[in-house]
Amino acid sequence: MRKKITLLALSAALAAGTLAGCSSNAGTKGQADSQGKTDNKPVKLKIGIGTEGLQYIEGSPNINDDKYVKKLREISKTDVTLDLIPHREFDQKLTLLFAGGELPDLLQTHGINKPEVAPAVDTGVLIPLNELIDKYGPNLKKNIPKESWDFAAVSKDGKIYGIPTVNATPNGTVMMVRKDWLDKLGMKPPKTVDEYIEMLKAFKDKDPNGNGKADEIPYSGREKLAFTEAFFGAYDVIPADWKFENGQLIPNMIRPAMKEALTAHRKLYEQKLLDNEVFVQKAKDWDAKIKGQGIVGLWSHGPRLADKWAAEVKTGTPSSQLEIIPAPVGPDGKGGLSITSAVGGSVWVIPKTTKNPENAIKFLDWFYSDEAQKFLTYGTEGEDYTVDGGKIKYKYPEKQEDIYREEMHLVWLRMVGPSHLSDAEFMKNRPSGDLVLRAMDVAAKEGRKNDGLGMPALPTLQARPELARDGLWLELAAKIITGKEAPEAFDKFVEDWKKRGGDQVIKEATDWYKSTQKK
Ligand SMILES: [Ca+2]
Repeated sequence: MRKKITLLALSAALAAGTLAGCSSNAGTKGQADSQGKTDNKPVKLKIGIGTEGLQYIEGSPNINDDKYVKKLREISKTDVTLDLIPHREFDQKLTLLFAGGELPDLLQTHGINKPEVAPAVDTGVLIPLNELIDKYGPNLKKNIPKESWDFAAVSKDGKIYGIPTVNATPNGTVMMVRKDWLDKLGMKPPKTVDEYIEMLKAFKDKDPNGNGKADEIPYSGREKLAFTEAFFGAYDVIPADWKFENGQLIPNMIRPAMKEALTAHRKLYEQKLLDNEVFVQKAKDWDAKIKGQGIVGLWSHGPRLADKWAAEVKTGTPSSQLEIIPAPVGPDGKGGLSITSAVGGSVWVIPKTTKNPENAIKFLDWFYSDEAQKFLTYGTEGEDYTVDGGKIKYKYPEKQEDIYREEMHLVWLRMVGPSHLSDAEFMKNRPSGDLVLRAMDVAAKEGRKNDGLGMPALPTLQARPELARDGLWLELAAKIITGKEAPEAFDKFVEDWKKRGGDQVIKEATDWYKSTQKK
């Protein structure tokens, strides 16, 4: 069964033309790999790393010639070579690598329980790291909490296969609103679903951008309903999440409140309060509407990026103001997006083919040093900061290109270790630092619990991917929301879903849930 999945995923990836860049690592494995490496020669480390869709990274002519990468080599005393994995093709590329590509020494994943990584764990492609961490990763061991090591994205059957990043907040999505629009309309931030709808109607009808045209898009999101889940949160049915009720772990996709949530979205769509291009909209078009055109009033994204959003919307509309507001609350008075775990988006794994895995562990352990933290937060002396009387004077970026460049050291090169957000001194003087702190506060106070958090890939879902969120459910959601089917179609969908293997999915999920409760 597993073999079939791999081949399916492989052919999909091949069809998508994602082979490029797979074999660009000739000549990086030198003699330094052997035991007899000379003391002065820095160890070589080849790292497979995603671009995260960051402009600076994706726009770099050669990331290995970048000044920050050179600086990283210098101060970490590790001769790193970075192999970029394009953000949009990340999962396919990993599937290809594990299916027989040349693996790097250290590889970024989004968790060892993800469908593209889980087979590599089961077939022994990845090294268990427990002993290596004990020996060579004292700072990793000390600083990463036990809960994170135990998480299914990191460990399986007591064996650690990944080194995780740690999230500054487990709730990674908040609502962002054009405060200048609210102010102009004399409105207060909404709380309930009805108040949100009232606000969105005013955004649509009352020309808050003041250009005399009804060009406003009150609420926008991305294809597959990505970044468009706040109203699902109001009804406590975040589509990919699970709820333990009546002795079973049930996917939110089929719970009765989902019908209500879909009906609510149908109204939003019909009245054009929800962007009517939401099912097909690419990230860059969504971005352009919010930033360059400045015609979107409400969207959702990461709280840690609130300052970046504020600055980017200002480039299109200098008078704009961004605010972070609590997500709409539903019938139970609660709301918010999915609460994930403290384990961040990156989980670093070491393939069996890596000759000196301890070097990879030592390298990651170095990120917890003061020297590493200073570099990652403040960049390079003379360019990004100066030292005056023993105090760092950091040039906080204001222009968009500088903000993009700052992400290189502040976020992207910080492969593990504490986030800059927890550095109060740094945040205090940062432009819009207060907005980020408010965003983190909102994120900490809301969000929906996912009872399926950390669940490994279920066999039936692996064999029948159409039973997952982006399959039959997304098809149905599109039909109901765009008015092609009545909300009653939901009932038939639930029946179909169960018959096509869903009952087995629920059984497997429930067994897993009960096994975790016994611990
Ligand atoms: Ca207008």
